[in-house]
Amino acid sequence: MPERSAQTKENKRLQTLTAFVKAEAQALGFDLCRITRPDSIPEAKERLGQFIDAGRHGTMEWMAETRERRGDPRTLWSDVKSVVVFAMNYGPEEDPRGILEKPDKAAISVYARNRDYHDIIKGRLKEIATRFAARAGEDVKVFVDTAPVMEKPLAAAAGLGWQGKHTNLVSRAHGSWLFLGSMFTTADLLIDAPEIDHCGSCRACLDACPTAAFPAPYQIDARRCISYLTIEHKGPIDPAIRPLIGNRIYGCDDCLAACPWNKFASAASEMKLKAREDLQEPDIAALLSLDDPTFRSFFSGSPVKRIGRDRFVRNVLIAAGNSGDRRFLDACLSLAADASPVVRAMAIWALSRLMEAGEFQRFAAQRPQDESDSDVLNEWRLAGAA
Ligand code: B12
Ligand code: SF4
Repeated sequence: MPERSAQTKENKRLQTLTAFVKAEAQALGFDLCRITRPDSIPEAKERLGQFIDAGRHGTMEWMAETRERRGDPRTLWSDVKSVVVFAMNYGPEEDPRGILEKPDKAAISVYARNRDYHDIIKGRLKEIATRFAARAGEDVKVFVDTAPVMEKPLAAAAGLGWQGKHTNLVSRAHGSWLFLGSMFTTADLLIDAPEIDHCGSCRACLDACPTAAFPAPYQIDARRCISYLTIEHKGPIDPAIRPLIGNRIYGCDDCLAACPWNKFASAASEMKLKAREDLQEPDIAALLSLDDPTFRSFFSGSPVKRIGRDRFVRNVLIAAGNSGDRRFLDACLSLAADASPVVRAMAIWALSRLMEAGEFQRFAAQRPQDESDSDVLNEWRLAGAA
C-alpha cells in the first residue's frame, strides 16, 4: 500500500507541474502549450536524412553537421523525459501579399517586421523554465529555432497542430502564423494527444509558391525557397530564380498567407508583435542607399540585421531589377562600384534589366577592366558583356 500511495503522490505532483507550466505559458502570452515524449517522432530522423541526402538543405551545412542530434531529441539530451512545445501566433492584420503588387516597395516577411522573435520567445521561455525548475527540482533546457531540434514534428506530436503541405505547423485555432519554441525537461509530465492532418485535398500553399519549392506535398527543397535564398544563402542567387523573387527582399510568406485555416485564427492577442511602421512598405530607393552603419542602425533589434548589409543590398538589387522602374538606375550605377562583390554582381544584373540593350552595352564597354572577382565577372558574362 505505501508504494501505491507514493505513486499517487507522484502522479499528483506531475499533474500539478503540468498544469503549472501550461498556466505560465498562458500568462506569458503563448497561444498554445502542449507536451509530448522525446520518442514521439520516430519517422522524423529518416525524413530529415532524406532531405539532407537529396541536398535540399542547400548551403545550410549546419543541418547536415547536426543531423544525428537534430533527428532525435534523446541524442541531443539523453536525460530528457518530456518536451513542452510552445507556440505564439503572429498573424498580420492584413494579407501581406498586397505589397507584392507595388514594385517600388520592398516586401519584408511578416515575422521580421519588428524585434527578433528569437529574443522575445527565448526570454519568455527562460522565465518559465527558471520558475518550473525551481518548483519541480528538475533540469530544463529551452530552445528556439537555432538549436538542433525538429520543432515542427515535435509540435505536431504534442498536438499543437499538424504539419501542413507547406511543411510548417498549422493549427485549427491559429492558422499558419505560428512561432515555435520548446522546453526539454527531466520531469515526466503528462502528455497530450497528437493532432491529425486537416489539409485534406487543399493544395493552396503548394500552388501559391512563386518558385515551385515543393517537390511534393509535405516536402520542401530549400534551394528554391525565397526565404532560404534571401536569408540563408550567401552568394549570388540562381539567375533563373531572380525574376520570380519579385520584390521579396527578406523571407517569403506566400505559402503561409495562402492557407485557408488562417481565417479561423483568433483575434490578435495583446502580447502579439506589432509591425514596425517603417518596415511595412519600405521604399526600395531608400534601402538601396544603406551603407553598413545606416543598415545596422535602421535594423537594430530586427532579425534582418543578421544577414548583414551586403547580402541585404543584394536582395534589394534583385527587387530593383524586377521593378522595371528606371528611377533606381542611379543607385544601381553607384552600387556597381561597391566594395562588396555580391553587391557589384547584383547591381550588374539589375542594370541589365533596367537599361535598354544598347544603353547597357555602352555602360559595359566603359566598365573598369580591373575586376577580379569570379562572381562579378560571371555576371558580366551572363549579361552578354564578356
Ligand atoms: C531550416 C529551416 C528553414 C529552411 C528550410 C524550411 C523547412 N521547411 O525545413 C528555410 C530557410 C527555407 C526556412 C524557411 C521558413 N521558415 Co524556417 N526553419 C528552419 C528550421 C531551423 C529547421 C527546420 C527543419 O528541421 N527542416 C528539415 C525538414 C526535413 O524538416 P521538416 O520541415 O519538419 O520536414 C518534415 C516534412 O518534410 C515531413 N514529411 C516528409 N515527407 C512527408 C510525407 C508525409 C505524408 C507527411 C505527412 C510528412 C512528410 O517530415 C519531415 C520531418 O518532420 C526550423 C526551426 C527548427 N529548429 O525546427 C525553422 C522553422 C521551421 N521556420 C519557421 C518559419 C516561420 C519559416 C518561414 C515562414 C520564414 C519566412 N517567412 O520566410 C519560411 C517558411 C518556408 C517553408 N515553407 O518552410 C518556423 C515555422 C513555424 C511553424 N508554424 O511551423 C520554424 C519552426 C522556426 C520557429 N521556431 O518558429 N526555414
Ligand atoms: S516561403 Fe515562399 S518561396 Fe518558400 S516555400 Fe513558401 S511560398 Fe515558396
